Amino acid sequence: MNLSELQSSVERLQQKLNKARDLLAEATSDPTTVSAELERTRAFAFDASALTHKETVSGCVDSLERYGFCVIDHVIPPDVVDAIREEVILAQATSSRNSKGIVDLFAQEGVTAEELLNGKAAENNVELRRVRRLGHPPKPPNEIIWMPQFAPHMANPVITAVARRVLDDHLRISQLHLRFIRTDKTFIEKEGGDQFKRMRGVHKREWHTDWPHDLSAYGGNDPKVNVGCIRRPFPDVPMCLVMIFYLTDTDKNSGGTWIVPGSHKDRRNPRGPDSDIIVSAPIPGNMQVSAPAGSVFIQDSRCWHSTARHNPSRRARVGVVTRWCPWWLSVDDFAPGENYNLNEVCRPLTHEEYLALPPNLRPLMRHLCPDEQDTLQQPVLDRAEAARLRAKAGFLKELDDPDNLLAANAHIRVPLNETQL
Ligand SMILES: O=C(O)CCC(=O)C(=O)O
Ligand SMILES: [Fe+2]
Repeated sequence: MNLSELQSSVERLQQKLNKARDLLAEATSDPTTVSAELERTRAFAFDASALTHKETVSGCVDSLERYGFCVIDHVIPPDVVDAIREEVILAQATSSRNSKGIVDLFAQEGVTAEELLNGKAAENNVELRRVRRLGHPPKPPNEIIWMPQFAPHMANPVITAVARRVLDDHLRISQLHLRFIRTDKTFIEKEGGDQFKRMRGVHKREWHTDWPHDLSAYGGNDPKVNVGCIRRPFPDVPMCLVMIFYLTDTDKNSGGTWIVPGSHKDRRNPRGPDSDIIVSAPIPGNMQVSAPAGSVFIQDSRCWHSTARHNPSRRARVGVVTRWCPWWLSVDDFAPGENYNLNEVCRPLTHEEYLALPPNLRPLMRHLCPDEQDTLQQPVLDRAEAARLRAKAGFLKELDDPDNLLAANAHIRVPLNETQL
């Protein structure tokens, strides 16, 4: 080949390369293709039983930053998951019965919360607990008390390490509740075919972001029920990790959570009055999470997601939903409820119940027990101590080396853009 032939060959190949690059860019910018690929490869999932602790934690942290969610497979070992699922199913029945009992007791004329707490609830086989905040009405107990086999898995070291990396060193579990997705068959049997057509279907969604980024804040304009929501545009700071422990195999045919990858960084919101999004319709690029029973789906509360409104499998999707926050987030300060307080925010524990928790879970739930002082935990204290000593050293310099004080910070430059001036 002579020189000019080589030259034109390079140009031809260059054109071909450019075309391929364009096609690749088009394919990867189409959210539908990207999500389909993500759904297929499960690049968001990390197997706790196969990877090292470090690999799982860093994989999860990256995935949470990039996609807004991740999954840790096999947190609960396969040989115990069936027993734990049965325990959770029983706990759900107990909890519903108890909530109904609370409503019935409060419906009695003249009854007061104090009377109920001082024995009347117990006499009626109803569990009711004092909350930490003085003057706020009592609540049902935290559902963890009915799940002693599940409890040790909640504070699995991989999970707590991910949460500490993303949120802060001192964590609090601010909510725990059980969430079942009935099968389509059960739904039809209970509610009828017409209701099924209205309420359920593979194309139906209920998009939202979660507390403290839940725009309608549980209660809309009702001050008794509104639990608060961060003002938009949301700061780019993860403030809550929602962790759903799937206790049944979960995929697109069995109640996998719907998600829009990357939406945690989007300024719009499915419930935003200015966002032009219909909460009940599919969104391009939406996908369903899949995971084997015993896995944990972890999601930044800012991520747009929806519970599945269809479950064609023959089995209910059984899940335990938990919400994890850093120590600095104000939990349970609002929403006193009406007479009784049935929301799931910070459901309390008695001292005995708190002390019966597995030791690794206690620090995460200590704030739920009014008899415990929820002081800051060691890593937060350690960094404060380091700051205190550093400041002290600065004041000692003032005394010990006054001649060099004037220039001691000369190397510090705080950049200021033109636009900031
Ligand atoms: O159950 C699910 O898959 C999602 C639940 C959910 O969105 C929630 O509890 O906030
Ligand atoms: Fe949610």
